[in-house]
Amino acid sequence: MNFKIEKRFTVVPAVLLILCVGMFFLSCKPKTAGVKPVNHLSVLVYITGVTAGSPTYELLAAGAENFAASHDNVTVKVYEAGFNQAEWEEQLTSLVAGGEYDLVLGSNPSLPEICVNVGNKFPDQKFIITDAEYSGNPQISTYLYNQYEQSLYLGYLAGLITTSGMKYANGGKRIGFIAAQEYPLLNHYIVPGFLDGARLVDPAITLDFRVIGNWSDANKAAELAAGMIDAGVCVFASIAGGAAQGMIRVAAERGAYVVFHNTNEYSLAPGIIVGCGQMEQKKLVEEILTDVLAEKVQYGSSHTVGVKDGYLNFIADDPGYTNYLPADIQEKFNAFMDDIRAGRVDYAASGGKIE
Ligand code: RBF
Repeated sequence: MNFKIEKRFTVVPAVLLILCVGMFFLSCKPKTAGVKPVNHLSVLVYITGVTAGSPTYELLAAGAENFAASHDNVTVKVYEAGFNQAEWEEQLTSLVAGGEYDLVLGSNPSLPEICVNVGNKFPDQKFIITDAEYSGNPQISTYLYNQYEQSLYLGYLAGLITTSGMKYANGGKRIGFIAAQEYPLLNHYIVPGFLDGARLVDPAITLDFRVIGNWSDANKAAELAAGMIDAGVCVFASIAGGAAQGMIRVAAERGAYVVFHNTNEYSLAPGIIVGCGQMEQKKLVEEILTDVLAEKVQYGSSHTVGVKDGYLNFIADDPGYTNYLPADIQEKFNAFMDDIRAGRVDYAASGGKIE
């Protein structure tokens, strides 16, 4: 009995003490307002252009937003920087100046250099950039897609088509590539991969390569595509963001084929877009953010991902592919994809290896 009374007398002051300490800390809250709750992650998705129409950006934003939707402790802000590349560094600087974001997430080969400059001003800011390569900076981690590989298999398909008896194949063995702008990853890997792939089918195939000059002018892309068809092109590829729509329109009007990088676009022009690659950017982004939350990211490092580890692929189970390509082409192409996945295609000899 006595024992019980004594215990009650010791418990009450202890509870009062805890309440007082709690109130003291609560009263301090305004002073600690800048401190983030433990295990909270605030991400700025920095879109170097405009999201709509650019597969790599759409997948980046979707991956981050999906992740935030399934994690209460993660917030994501998507910011579209627009097409004026000269403004990107200044925009990013002012966005991170307040220290609001734990992480800047972007996807563009030109972003690491910009992040180095911005990071110099804000040494606590972290950056993770996909579709880019940079190592040795303790604030930056990058993930490069081996786009030579994707271009190689799309080029192989273009080669099979241009040498085939398909309706719009003209016997000229000429394939086309329309780029929005030139940059090292494009010039050294994406375009050479496309031609190398086609030449694995027939070494006599030639490439018509033309540049729009921006990522938005679909009319200019249409004009270029029309000129290329006049010059004998019957299969196109492009890296042109939203401007690619102009090329697809002309291919449909004039009768030519398109193979498409990075996303499933078959339904845009059935029978015209007959092959689509897949970049698993959404999956990669969700994996990256999982690692960030677990504090497993090694800043300063760069990674390369590709077909063998499942980050680049080809969509072969869509009616846009199965219904429109002759069975013998599908058979040859599927066998080639199996060879690529199994590492049986040795393309390093053609100079396309990303070191
Ligand atoms: N790709 C797009 O799809 N849309 C764009 O607006 C876009 N802008 C780019 C700007 C620069 C300066 C560079 C270097 C690349 C850009 N890319 C864009 C290409 C993109 O990051 C990627 O390389 C390709 O999508 C192929 O993976």
